[in-house]
Amino acid sequence: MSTPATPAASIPTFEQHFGRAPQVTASAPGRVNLLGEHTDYQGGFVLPTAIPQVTTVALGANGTREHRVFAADLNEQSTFPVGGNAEGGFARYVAGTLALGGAPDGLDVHVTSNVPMGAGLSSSAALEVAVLRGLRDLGILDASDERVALIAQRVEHEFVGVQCGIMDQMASSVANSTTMLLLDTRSLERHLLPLPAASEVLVIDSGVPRKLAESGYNERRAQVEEAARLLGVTELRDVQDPQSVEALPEPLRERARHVVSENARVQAALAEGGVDAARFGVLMNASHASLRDDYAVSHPRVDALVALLQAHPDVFGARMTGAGFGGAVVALVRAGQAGAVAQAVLSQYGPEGRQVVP
Ligand code: NG1
Ligand code: MG
Repeated sequence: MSTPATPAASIPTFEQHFGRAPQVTASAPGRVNLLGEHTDYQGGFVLPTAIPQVTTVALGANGTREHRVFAADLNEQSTFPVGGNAEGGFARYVAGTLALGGAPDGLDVHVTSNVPMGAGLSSSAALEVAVLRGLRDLGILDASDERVALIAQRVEHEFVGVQCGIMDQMASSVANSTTMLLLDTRSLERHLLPLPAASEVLVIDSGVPRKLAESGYNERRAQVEEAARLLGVTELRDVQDPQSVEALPEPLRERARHVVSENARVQAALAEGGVDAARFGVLMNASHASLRDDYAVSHPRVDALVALLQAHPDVFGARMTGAGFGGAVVALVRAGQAGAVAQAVLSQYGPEGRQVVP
């Protein structure tokens, strides 16, 4: 089972690094998306759940016009002016969050996280939401959980340069790990639903770094916006006849086909009342094939890991999760079998794989 790579004692605390106690601490979880991938920027329905791993921040005013952000796990500090951006890397997320969260004066920020980075598990949303919760606890920000998510999304758009949807930030802000969040990414209407009966969620990191994730993401987004324009709809969620996408030129046809079929898969998963694990698993498998073949955002190693999972008798279904181009895979497995499934699959996959959840 997963144990922290570094004992907590070796990571400097806020007190040790900044020489005084913080004013507040706050946390937010990462998320894994079960179904509804690459639809949250086309008004689609998504089904993420929070993972147990969290990002924790400690904050305290420093009496200057600069923010100082200390990434304790990396032992790295970044300093930047109040309201400004930071020089690349992880500090941009904090800089953007402090700026859009309205921090008026310099803050010292201490960050620790056990959300795997760059695995499609929303380490960035967890960081943004944790900092916004900290600003809320300091009395600097007065915002609902929904507005916290919307501010966090603006950080990605305006400070990081990823034109992402709202799934990750909403999941980090309102989901929990014992239910799945059904989110309408257009209206933000949401319901916490029970996970499929007699099953559990297994997440394995493929160990493939998500190299093309940012550029590939913005390119896909532009392609499906163009597809929606050609089809005369505001967003692909509004496509009434799935056959209409077949008239589009390639690759817009394949990209739109994924978004439209993926949205239908979420609705199929929830049809007929209760959420059945076997039916949910079949839809997860179909989602993976669609992301691999039509959306072209998978990776050969991720495909290999998904195939090993899908072949295991205690697995209902498995797919890549998050933006893709590497990163984690999610499987729905028979209750109580996640550890055994992970062990069997990882021994065939190779040493770079790692069980992340449970
Ligand atoms: P990940 O893979 O967690 O970065 C990205 C987007 C989401 C969503 C998924 C694909 C960011 C911050 N988030 O998630 O909004 O579009 O891809 O479903 O880029
Ligand atoms: Mg991210």
